[in-house]
Amino acid sequence: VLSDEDKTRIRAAWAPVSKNAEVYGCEALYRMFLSYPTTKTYFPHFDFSLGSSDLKTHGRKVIDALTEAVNNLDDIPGALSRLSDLHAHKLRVDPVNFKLLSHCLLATMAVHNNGPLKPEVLLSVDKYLSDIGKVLISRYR
Ligand code: ZNH
Repeated sequence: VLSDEDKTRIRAAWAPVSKNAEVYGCEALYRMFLSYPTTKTYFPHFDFSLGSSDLKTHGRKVIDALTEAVNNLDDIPGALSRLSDLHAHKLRVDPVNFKLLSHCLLATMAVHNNGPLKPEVLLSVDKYLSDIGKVLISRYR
């Protein structure tokens, strides 16, 4: 459960990300595909090079969805309902992969931050991203 303090930290930390969705999304995906090559199997049609239109377009979609959830921290399952269906019924992404993408997103945020991310900010955003993963796999059976 996200505390009020978590929510405040998440909203603040997410502001630069939502404003630069394509940059953060593209880089997080690039890091994921590079560090965890098995994740590429879900995207057989993609050009994986840094800055490709595939990474930019998909990166923006992922960040925009996360922004929608940040704007609805009191009802993340509701905000991501359509995506939960999509990931559970159509995409069937192995749940371990959500942790990998979350990690790459945190790394991307850290790189673009002015100095190291404060530990309490890292913890709150990590909690948020792990909630997202739980919501997106909640309709698996
Ligand atoms: Zn996912 C898709 C989000 C994770 C895989 N995705 C998608 C989309 C979105 C998302 C928004 C779009 C949809 C439409 O179009 O309608 N994801 C997301 C998020 C997350 C995720 C938010 C977390 C954070 N995914 C993921 C992972 C994976 C995936 C981890 C693996 C690895 N997705 C996917 C795929 C797809 C998607 C495969 C499809 C793509 C194309 O285009 O084809």
